[in-house]
Amino acid sequence: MDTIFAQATARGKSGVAVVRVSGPDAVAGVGTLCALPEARRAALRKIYDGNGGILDEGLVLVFPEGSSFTGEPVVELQLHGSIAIVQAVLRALDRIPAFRPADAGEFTRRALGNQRLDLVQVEGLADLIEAETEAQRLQAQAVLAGALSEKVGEWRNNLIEASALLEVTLDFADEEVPVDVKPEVAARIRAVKTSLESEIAGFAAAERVRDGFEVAIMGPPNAGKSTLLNAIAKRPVALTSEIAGTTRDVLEVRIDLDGLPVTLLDTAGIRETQDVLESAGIELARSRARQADLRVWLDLDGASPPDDVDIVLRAQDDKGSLGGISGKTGHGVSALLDQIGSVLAERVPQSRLAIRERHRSAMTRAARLLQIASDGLEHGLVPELVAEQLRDASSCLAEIVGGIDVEDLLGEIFGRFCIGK
Ligand SMILES: Nc1nc2c(ncn2[C@@H]2O[C@H](COP(=O)(O)OP(=O)(O)OP(=O)(O)O)[C@@H](O)[C@H]2O)c(=O)[nH]1
Ligand SMILES: [Mg+2]
Repeated sequence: MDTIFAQATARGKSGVAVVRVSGPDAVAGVGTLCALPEARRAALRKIYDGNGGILDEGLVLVFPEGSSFTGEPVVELQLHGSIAIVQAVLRALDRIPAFRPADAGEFTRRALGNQRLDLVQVEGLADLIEAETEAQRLQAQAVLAGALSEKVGEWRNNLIEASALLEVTLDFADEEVPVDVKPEVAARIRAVKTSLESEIAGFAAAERVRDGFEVAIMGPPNAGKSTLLNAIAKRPVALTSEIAGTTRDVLEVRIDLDGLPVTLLDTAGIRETQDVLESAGIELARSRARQADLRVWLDLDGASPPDDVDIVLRAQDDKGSLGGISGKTGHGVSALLDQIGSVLAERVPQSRLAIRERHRSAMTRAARLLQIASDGLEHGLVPELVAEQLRDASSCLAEIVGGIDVEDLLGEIFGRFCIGK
């Protein structure tokens, strides 16, 4: 196994930059560049280039095998965050035999290989690094801490026990079975199925917390949609003018709304028009708004809004009459944001452990098998077949944490990691 190294902190100038080295030769190799402190004790050390020149002075930490992020021996160098120092240290590491630069996500991949994390925790970690808002942080942290892994363990235990109960029936097939196990088996299947269904139901919202909600600003031309977007963004994102039909493309602004990631969409004003480009813009506006999580309509002329809009506000309400909004003066803008925030917050369920499509898919397959099993149980299907459905359902759930058949998933998951993680 190679010993790998990479900068673990972001590229560029910073107060401190961390370079991480992991692998069987980490201690011996880095030991040729600096005097190593005892394990898990930080010490200030001069770091040499291997030819007698000093590269930097920084904190050095050694984590022994089994007590590091990757599970391998790890050495971390906390250097001055200068691009030149980091580059020089990386070059010195590259000259050490058996050392090579790490691929994207390779440290985490080794942590997975050494069972320091399971597959869902790897996904939680990826989300945590990406997290920009409070809701994203909380969701990712729950998954990284093992909440989903525990839940999967609970479901599988229940199913394994249920199929064991059925197998007891098989063993006693010729004799009189001491107790009827069916009610107990049925209750366990029901409990797991209900719990799976609630996770599946929460998936759409959990996915939104991860990827962000979309809120479309719609309305007739000149209502002040782009002016409102600029007011919320606090910068000139969209062109505005008194010419009706200014906006053609859909413009996006990402904001943090009470911890929820929200992308606001400014769209083309909706009206009948002969202009080919404008009508293409209107078509785009309609289709993006349809897919959005929430639609806000700015009303200018009292014309009735499309049926599916969620919030209707009187536009250009500079005088501040009840319920109106003005991007120009800012009147009503924070009330609108509060309203959007509370509508979206209601859609975020308490339990949201299924954060990826592959989790939802495995849970859906398992729930379907449990439905077949419970129908079978009720209609007198032979216990062997019911037990088989339960085992299959349990294998579907095992895929989530990476028990089986996940090799092809790994490339996809790790491809999205950054180098140094
Ligand atoms: N008095 C007043 N004028 C506004 C307000 N909002 C926008 N306007 C003006 O109305 C005109 C149209 O504003 P835009 O923001 O471009 O309107 P829009 O809805 O994006 O228009 P389209 O992109 O053409 O659909 C501009 O001249 C703005 O300065 C407002 O709240 N009060
Ligand atoms: Mg506009």
